[in-house]
Amino acid sequence: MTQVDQYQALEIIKNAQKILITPSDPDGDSIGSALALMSVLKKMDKKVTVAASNSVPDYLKFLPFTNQIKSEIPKGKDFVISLNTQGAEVDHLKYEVESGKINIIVTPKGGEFHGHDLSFQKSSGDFDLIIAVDTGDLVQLGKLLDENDELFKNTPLLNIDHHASNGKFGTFNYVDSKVAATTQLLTPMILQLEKEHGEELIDEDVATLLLAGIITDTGSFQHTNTSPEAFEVAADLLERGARQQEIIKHIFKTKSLATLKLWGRVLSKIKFENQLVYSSITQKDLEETGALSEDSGGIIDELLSNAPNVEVVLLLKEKENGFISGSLRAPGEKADVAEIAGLLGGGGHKKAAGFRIRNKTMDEALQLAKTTISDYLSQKTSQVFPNLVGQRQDSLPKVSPGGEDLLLEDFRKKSDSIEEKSVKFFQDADGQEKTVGDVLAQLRQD
Ligand SMILES: [Mn+2]
Repeated sequence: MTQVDQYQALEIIKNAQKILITPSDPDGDSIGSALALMSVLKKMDKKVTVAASNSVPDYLKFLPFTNQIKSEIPKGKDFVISLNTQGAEVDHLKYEVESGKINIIVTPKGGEFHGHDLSFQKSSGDFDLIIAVDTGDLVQLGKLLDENDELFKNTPLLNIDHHASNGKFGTFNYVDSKVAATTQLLTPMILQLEKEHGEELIDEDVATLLLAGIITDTGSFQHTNTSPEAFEVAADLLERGARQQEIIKHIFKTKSLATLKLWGRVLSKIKFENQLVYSSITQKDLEETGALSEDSGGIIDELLSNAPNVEVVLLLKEKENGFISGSLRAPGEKADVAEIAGLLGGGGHKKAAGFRIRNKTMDEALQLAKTTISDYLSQKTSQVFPNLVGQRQDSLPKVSPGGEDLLLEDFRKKSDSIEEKSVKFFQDADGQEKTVGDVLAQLRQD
């Protein structure tokens, strides 16, 4: 609803005493944001609770204070007895304590009360502010929201986030999609609080939590969302004693044995054919390595997409429900995998897309996908280059909800370099000497 700036957000926080902080999916940015804020506000003598539906994944348990995250929102202690007064008006009310019980005596003015006029409940939590951090959509809060809808309905909510798709679901929204991480938004806020408070608020633990968010969401400063501001904030946090090596080690360099075994299987099955790299994961692979489907997360981006001279990367996964899901990436310049996924009944973006195939064996699904991709690629190669350049400019992906934002933000920022590369491509094919400026001017005229 209301968009607020950093200072208004700070005012709202300063005025609250009993604060509930809810991180979304437990990743380094949401957990880092929630726990950094918790630690800082506790230093300011506020009562703070952090609660999340999902438990903290093992690889993030090195972060300070993760054991303080509650899996449920503590209910208020008050026991509320409600009497429906639609049928009779209350004249007066008294209570008597009698051998271990309390009798509440309600005398009506006229009419009478019945048993079915009575109901009981625990009071809905005792908070004067909820802060949702790194949450694009309230639905991400899962059962926490379902089980406490009264609390969420009746308590002001401050939404601090950086997802471009943020639904602005808060009473107040401090949302900035230009920053790389929610902790990048929080750091200057906390520095300002520190100035006003007069005592140190960012200690080594808080600095570590804040830096964990930036490192997670920038892929350790590799994604193009790594702006000069992100570096500046990170430098400040390092100066405050953030434990960068510890973060990198746990978030990027630690894989479970089961994950490594699964990666090994996928590597041993890799095939390379005509600018296409592919591999697959069957249910048997998961069973025999003890890995979970989630453990296959980084495979396509960290492993397969690094192969040189590849236009399309394909990973097929056999799902429990009999589906075969396919993930596609386009590490090169030529292919638009959203188009390929479209031919297979799926969709997505130019650089990353997916599809699902039903009622086929892995071999059949692979045959279908391979034929579709090689037909697509041979067609693409025969096209005229200027068209390609034009398409590339028009088909920048739109923002979609959820975790893909990062990729898209990334990609939008890459569009300039893509344009440049396309122009160079075009120029080479043309065989004429032109400057990039000439070609750009010409393209813009068309
Ligand atoms: Mn984030």
